[in-house]
Amino acid sequence: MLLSWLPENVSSFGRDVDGILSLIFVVTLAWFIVTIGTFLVFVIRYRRREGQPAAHVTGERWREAAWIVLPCVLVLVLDFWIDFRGAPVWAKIKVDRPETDLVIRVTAKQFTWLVTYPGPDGRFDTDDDRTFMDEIHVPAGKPVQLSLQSQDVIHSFFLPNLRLKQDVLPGRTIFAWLDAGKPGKYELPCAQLCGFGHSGMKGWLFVHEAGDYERWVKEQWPGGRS
Ligand SMILES: [Cu+2]
Repeated sequence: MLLSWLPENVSSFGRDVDGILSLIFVVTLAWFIVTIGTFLVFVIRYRRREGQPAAHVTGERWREAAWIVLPCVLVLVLDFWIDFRGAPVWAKIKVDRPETDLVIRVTAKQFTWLVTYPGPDGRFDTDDDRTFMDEIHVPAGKPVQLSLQSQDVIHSFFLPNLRLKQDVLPGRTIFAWLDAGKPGKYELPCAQLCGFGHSGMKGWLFVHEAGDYERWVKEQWPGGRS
């Protein structure tokens, strides 16, 4: 894998995100080598030499224009190519959210993530809601919808292993979703400088096997979940 230094991907759409990242990486790396390579060749080839006077160059309008226009067109073509490949991935993550009966409300505030489950009645702001601090529990292999809100400033909900990052804005509810394929414990930092305690604003995503998740739910709501 080209970007092997990235954290392990456990998200259903993570491969698509990594594919776009790889494409951008290859395109920019190739462009870097071409431009810096040309620059170095020119620096060495046309360096100052003893006894050789500098050439008097008067300029050539069309050749100079071509030097500007052709690289511009090339960069635009590469840009549209990346956009063309990236747009469906964007739509999959940000627009076409899958239907699911598991909706979790995440409220960011300086400097914690408050994670609220609607409880057995499936509705928020009722007596059986439960709120956890800096812990999200989800079952593996099931789409989960996240309703993101902020109580104070702009935060950024970031799950590197899920390839999911979404700014959280005060006064707005923004939806995100994830489908984690592999059970485990994954970091949830805040990725937007949000104040003095920003660097300590970190939660965890616990992805459970289906049976373990049911057990966790029973522990939190002993009365059962309809
Ligand atoms: Cu924050």
